[in-house]
Amino acid sequence: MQKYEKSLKLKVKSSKFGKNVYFCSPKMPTMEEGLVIRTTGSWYRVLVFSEQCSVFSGATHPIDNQLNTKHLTLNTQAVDCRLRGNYRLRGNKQTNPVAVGDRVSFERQADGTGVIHDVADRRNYIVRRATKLSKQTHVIAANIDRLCIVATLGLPRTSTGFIDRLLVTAEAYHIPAAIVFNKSDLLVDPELREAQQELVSLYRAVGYPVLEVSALTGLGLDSLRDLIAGRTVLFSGHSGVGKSALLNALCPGLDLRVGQLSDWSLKGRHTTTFAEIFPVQVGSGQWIVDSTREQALPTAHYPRLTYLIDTPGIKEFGMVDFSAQELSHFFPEMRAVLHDCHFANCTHRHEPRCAVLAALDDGRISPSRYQSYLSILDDIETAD
Ligand SMILES: Nc1nc2c(ncn2[C@@H]2O[C@H](COP(=O)(O)OP(=O)(O)OP(=O)(O)O)[C@@H](O)[C@H]2O)c(=O)[nH]1
Ligand SMILES: [Mg+2]
Ligand SMILES: [Zn+2]
Repeated sequence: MQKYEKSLKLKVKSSKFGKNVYFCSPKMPTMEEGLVIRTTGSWYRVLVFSEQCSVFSGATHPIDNQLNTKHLTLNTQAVDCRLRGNYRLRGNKQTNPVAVGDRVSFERQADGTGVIHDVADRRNYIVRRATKLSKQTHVIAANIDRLCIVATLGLPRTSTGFIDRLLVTAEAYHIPAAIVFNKSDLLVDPELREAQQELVSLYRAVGYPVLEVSALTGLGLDSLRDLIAGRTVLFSGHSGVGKSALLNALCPGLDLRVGQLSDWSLKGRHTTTFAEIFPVQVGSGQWIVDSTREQALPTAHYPRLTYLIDTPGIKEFGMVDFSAQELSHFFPEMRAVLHDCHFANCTHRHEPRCAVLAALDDGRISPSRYQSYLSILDDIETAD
């Protein structure tokens, strides 16, 4: 643990002879490393790495290669940890200094619990405000390979504004995003079916992978597996869209709690109450809950573990730390044209010779995406 060694070396005392004497503490704790898979209140469940790894080595991208690289193996031991008392919060506005997906170092206590000493630099993370105007921010998860936005057209209805806010955040943090329309089995109404088709075309045209699936019938699940196998995948969306049901369908052994119809359709009650990571592995065509070390896995099909992150439903997605100037860069279809705007600081609202407005006019940019852009821009300006 580099940081720890550093502090040891710095332990310098003055002796009565006036010379500095270095000494090594005999009580150097043994640090272990692991992945935070669940956070509840002040407890963090940490899945232990069975081999030392380089997440704290200080390299530019210490965790670039994911957990599931050759040097890393996980064992199935999980340790419940607390955060060391004097741990300095990153920034002061984040409600949670440690999120699922964080790699941490911890010291085991006599009672079997652990104390987290340090959190490795994050490769990326998804952060939101509880509401558009709230000051406090919450990191949903860290070190993610893909964001799957789970959306439904009916019960509950996911708006394009909500989808676009999540997409923009993913763009800003360089997290590849996909949209998963769940409950496609319920689209008996031709109007709903058509509405979904329009959204599918719209987002595919922008460049995002879009899937139509059903956790109930299994429709589209193979495509979803192809999209996420071997990665750390965050599932996010409104309460009741079927995030937990989808994870259960992908990997039946998970047995996650899903909402009753009466729970969510009327009251919007949240069934999943905290984010949790589930490492799963691919057996012969079926995904199963991980119970062995990765090295023992068959490498024929998908050689890696897949980390599924189930999260509580969110009502609105309050975005964090965007400037009005950079916003259009996070809409790929705007990014493609905005260098042709006449004014370098064009807000794409009303300026003459605006390339974005021209693209909106001739259909290269969809009205709903442009509407989301304006709405987010308003939020940013209100917050300033
Ligand atoms: N018909 C149909 N129902 C589904 C499908 N997926 C989920 N459901 C139902 O939708 C309801 C909500 O599912 P959950 O998986 O609990 O939803 P969630 O997104 O995890 O909700 P939160 O945990 O509250 O965020 C349950 O009654 C599921 O049975 C689907 O593909 N088709
Ligand atoms: Mg759930
Ligand atoms: Zn413009």
